[in-house]
Amino acid sequence: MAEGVIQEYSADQIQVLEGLSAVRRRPGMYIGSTDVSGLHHLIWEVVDNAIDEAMAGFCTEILVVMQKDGGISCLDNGRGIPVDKHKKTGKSALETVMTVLHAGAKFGEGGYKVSGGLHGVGVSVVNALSLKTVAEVYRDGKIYHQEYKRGDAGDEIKVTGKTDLRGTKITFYPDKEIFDTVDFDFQTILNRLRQQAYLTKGVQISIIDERKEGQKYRFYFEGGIKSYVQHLNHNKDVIGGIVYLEKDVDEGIIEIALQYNNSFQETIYTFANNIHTTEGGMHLTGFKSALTRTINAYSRKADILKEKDGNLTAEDVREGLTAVVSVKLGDPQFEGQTKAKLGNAEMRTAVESVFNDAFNEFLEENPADARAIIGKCLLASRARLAARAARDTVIRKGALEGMTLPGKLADCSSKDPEVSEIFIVEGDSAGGSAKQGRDRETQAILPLRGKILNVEQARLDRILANNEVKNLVIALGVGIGETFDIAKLRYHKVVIMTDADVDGAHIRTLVLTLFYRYFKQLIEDGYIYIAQPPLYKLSRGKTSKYAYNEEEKEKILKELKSGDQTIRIQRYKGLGEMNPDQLWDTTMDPANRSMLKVTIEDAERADAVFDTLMGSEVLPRKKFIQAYAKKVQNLDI
Ligand code: 0RA
Repeated sequence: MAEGVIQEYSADQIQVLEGLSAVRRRPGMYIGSTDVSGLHHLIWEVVDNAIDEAMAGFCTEILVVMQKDGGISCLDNGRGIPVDKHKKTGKSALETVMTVLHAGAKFGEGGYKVSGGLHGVGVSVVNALSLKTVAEVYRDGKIYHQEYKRGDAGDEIKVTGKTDLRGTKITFYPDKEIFDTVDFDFQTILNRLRQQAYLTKGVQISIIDERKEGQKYRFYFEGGIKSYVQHLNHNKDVIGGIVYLEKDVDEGIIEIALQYNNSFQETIYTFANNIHTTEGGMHLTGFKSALTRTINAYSRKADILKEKDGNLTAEDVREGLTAVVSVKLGDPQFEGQTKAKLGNAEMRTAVESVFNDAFNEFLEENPADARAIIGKCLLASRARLAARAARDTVIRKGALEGMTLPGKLADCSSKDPEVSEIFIVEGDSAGGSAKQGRDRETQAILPLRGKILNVEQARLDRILANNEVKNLVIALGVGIGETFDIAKLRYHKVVIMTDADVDGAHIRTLVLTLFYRYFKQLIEDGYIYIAQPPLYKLSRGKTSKYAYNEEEKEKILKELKSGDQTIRIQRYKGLGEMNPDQLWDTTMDPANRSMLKVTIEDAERADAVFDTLMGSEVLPRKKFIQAYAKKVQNLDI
């Protein structure tokens, strides 16, 4: 396995033949990046090896220490990496694992049936990217010790003492030449270790941060992913008990836990060999189809769904669902953009059939839980039908009544969308100023009442049935859902004009979220804007100037101070405080105004914010609004 052997190789073989210098040349190929996320990859790789040993049934405790000197150590009580000489390389097994790329756990008889490690790159990659690595193996009553510098072994393995322990300890110091930062984040590591502890039941995983007064956490979950679901649902009103199954089949090991709650959210975490498959894959597909099928079949059999009723849809049965699906298999295929999607097709059918049987059994044996769960699904179904009806009404109104425009809309006289603008204005008083101040030829004004957001636990589909929102949709002219047609947009500038306060932020978030979820193309095509009203008016004698931010205010103050008349500073709290002329001059006049064009990223953020604002939990919402209110001044969405 020397470097630089000239011969023809397949891609796989070349990888094996590469030396660790290749890793140092192109670290990104092995750990994704050299930023803080790549840095943490080193820990994941080392811990994954210990977890493999645990999954194989030989290790019960893992301890990670963030040392004061910048090193990270991972100690396990597994069998200990073998230290005997490897026949082919003439090196010890330990040195081979540490210094040969991809030697990994596949060597020897103790190789694993199932193994984690996202890229399976092996601990040699960690070694290559570390200034120094120390490996200690506790076996046969002895402590074996070997050190490496940037991947190279210095001396042979030495016996440095006696011990009663069994296990392996790897300590590494990431190389500052490679990484942008070598500052590990305790919280990131903690979260990952907690997740791994959930996924590997019965293993105790501890972490000590010696850098900060020895913060210490220990995770041990007897229930595995069952405990995980319990954790995800804490603080929620749960519906029924936890459904749990673990099954060893030909395709691998399948473990599923789920429980419903009375929220509208769907939370499904999937894992393959302990790797979080954020893009889903075959196991997720199998799970979802079994879920829908089993619930429908049971509901019919138990006569909860009548003959005349339609089936519950896949969305209906996932509303308020919290689930963890974890599979372990011999040869996982990771696909997708971020290699986080399980591609093994056999896992789809395996999960589907195993979960079908187990979930059906749960429903049969727990009829009260079954009724509660199905009740929740029926509620979701009804809400969906109502939302569709509301949407249809909006569409029909537009279509049948020949675009009957809302009475509140002060439309512009131009019918040319290219030059037409609509200002969505919060509140009737600001709406009044805007109507008087506007250019009637090209500018339309639609006032929205500020409190439309106070729909209790508003779901967007319910908001859609709201009159104010209906008005907006009709005014835009594009229709909604299947009838959406961007060509019918009546204004090529849709301007959200709200106050720089919490209510303004609310309404802006709502409108942006509405656009994001139902009219994405309006944002993608660049039709949506946010008006920028000034924050201050500074006057001296007859001159007055407007400032749109603090910096500008200071600048103008300096300019005006050259004379000795008093300067008046007026802070605008709302659009309503400006008279029509001022509103025109500062915010609406195309020759003077500045507006922010909304990007998809802005809208995505608003969408996330929307969930916080609308969620049933009061505290996070309150906290959020308090934190957010400060930023609103900068129109920072
Ligand atoms: C394969 C074989 C054996 C031990 C291990 C792997 C092993 C690797 C790591 C990595 C971190 N901790 C580990 N613990 C064990 C030994 C098989 C035997 O002794 O029979």
